[in-house]
Amino acid sequence: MSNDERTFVMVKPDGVQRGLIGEIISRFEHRGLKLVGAKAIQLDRELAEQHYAEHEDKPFFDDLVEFITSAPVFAMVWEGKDATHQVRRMVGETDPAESPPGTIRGDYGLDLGRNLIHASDHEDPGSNEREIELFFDEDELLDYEQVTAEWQYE
Ligand code: DGI
Repeated sequence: MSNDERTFVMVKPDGVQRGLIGEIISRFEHRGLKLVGAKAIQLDRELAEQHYAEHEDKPFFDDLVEFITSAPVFAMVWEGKDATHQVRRMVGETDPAESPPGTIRGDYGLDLGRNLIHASDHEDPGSNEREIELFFDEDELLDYEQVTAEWQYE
């Protein structure tokens, strides 16, 4: 398994408004993941609909798009061994009420429609790359050596 898998993560409007960007970044940093891209953005309807295209036919789609475009989000790309799967484990279940303590949604959320964070789905192969491409231009992503790498990977 390579140590340079990249995954897309986004702190949603509720996480930004509640001042949880730093807390969420800290968790991934402490885990040893490497930040290779980050930006605060306000999603427009077109990008939001593209991002959530798989849910187009769901009854909650309009509310979801409305919410995600209602205030700024913080988009990031994190890199590391098995990054997509490991980030999802740290995020927890879709519903914060079902997410165990210790996960981001389990520690900071209570309601399904305010679950704080999006992360690429490891059960949907290629979703990480698709989402990174949707939110970031190639020149917004960094390629650098993390000096701690030899202390994190054998
Ligand atoms: O990848 P996840 O964010 O864990 O979940 P997902 O891709 O299945 O759904 C995307 C978002 O849509 C999710 O974070 C919250 C919202 N959502 C999912 N299922 C429901 C929902 N919202 C409502 N109101 N009802 C749902 O059943």
